[in-house]
Amino acid sequence: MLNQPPMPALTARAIRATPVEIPLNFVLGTSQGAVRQAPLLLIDLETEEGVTGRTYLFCYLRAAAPAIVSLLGEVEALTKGERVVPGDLWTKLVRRFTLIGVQGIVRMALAGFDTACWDALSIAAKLPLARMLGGSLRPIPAYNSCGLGLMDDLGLLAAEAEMLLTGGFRALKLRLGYPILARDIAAVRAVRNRIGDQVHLMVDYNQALSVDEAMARGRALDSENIYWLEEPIRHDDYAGAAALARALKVPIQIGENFSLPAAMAIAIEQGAADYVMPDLERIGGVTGWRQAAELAAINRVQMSSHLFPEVSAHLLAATPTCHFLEYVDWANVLVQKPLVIADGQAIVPQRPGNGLVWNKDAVERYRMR
Ligand code: SMN
Ligand code: MG
Repeated sequence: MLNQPPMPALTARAIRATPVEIPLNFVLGTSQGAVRQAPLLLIDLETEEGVTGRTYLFCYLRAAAPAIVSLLGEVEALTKGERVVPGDLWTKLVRRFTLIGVQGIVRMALAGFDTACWDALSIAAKLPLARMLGGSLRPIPAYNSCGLGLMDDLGLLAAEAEMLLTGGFRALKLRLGYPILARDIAAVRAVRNRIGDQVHLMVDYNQALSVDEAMARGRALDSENIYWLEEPIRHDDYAGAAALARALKVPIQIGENFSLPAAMAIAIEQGAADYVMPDLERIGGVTGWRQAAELAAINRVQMSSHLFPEVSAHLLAATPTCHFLEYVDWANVLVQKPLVIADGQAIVPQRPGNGLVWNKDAVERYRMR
């Protein structure tokens, strides 16, 4: 384990959860439908000592927001007056939620609470979260994951790719899963021709393909200079993913759907991934991420992040096999100091905590009604 400073003494008092809906600057057109607005849930954990820990969740569906708020009410009742020791509180909460199952939005609520706990602790310790976790504040390689959705007009797609390189990005992610392979290849080439050979290009199918179809499209992508092939098939078909990883040259990337570190352990054991990219709210918050990072280190698998770039930058700084940060700009309008990208790398902020502080006017403006 990395060296970790002592935990300050904090006592949980209350959880405030504020649903907001942010219009996206770049539509995220996946093979499973377009994301045009992001329903986010802002979480503030208040402590008796006056320190507030913050984070946010991505609810995917607007309708999930009030349900997660309600679950966080239960989390508040169970943790009020307790010492903020995230691992212990996780264990206690898992016991309480075992019968319903620590899956889906229950797991998201727990992950949000855990992440806010870690923010509060690092603020109280006057350390950036990365340092609290034993990492250093080095810049983290980032790829721009805004936009580049499925589009009819490949000229517009190429123009968007070029725009997304501003800020010094040297890596982009393109969504694929058009009805036929030839169209996927045309999209790849349209983007590649515009960005040049030096820029890394990741592609993401969002689980659109059967194993046979993924094998055929993967073979075609093998000669297209693709950096990774993400979620080509159903996320939990590890045997299928392992067959693809064995047969294809392009590295297979999965992980945004790993449910808690146990799923990632099985995926790695089955050889289902060349690279992994857990998601903060599905892997189990900071507590789950740390276990995942240890698994990746032991197995020498390079680990990237999924969404939540503000918190993930800190987590990757404390991840021994740190690979790439997925950058999206969604929370920029909501925070006082957006995450800075310089020269294609995320700059982990030096201020205490994860660095998220809400812009009150923006929160009011985007509050879900
Ligand atoms: C994704 C992100 C957010 C919503 C839908 C899909 C995508 C990614 O799989 O990896 O960015
Ligand atoms: Mg993805």
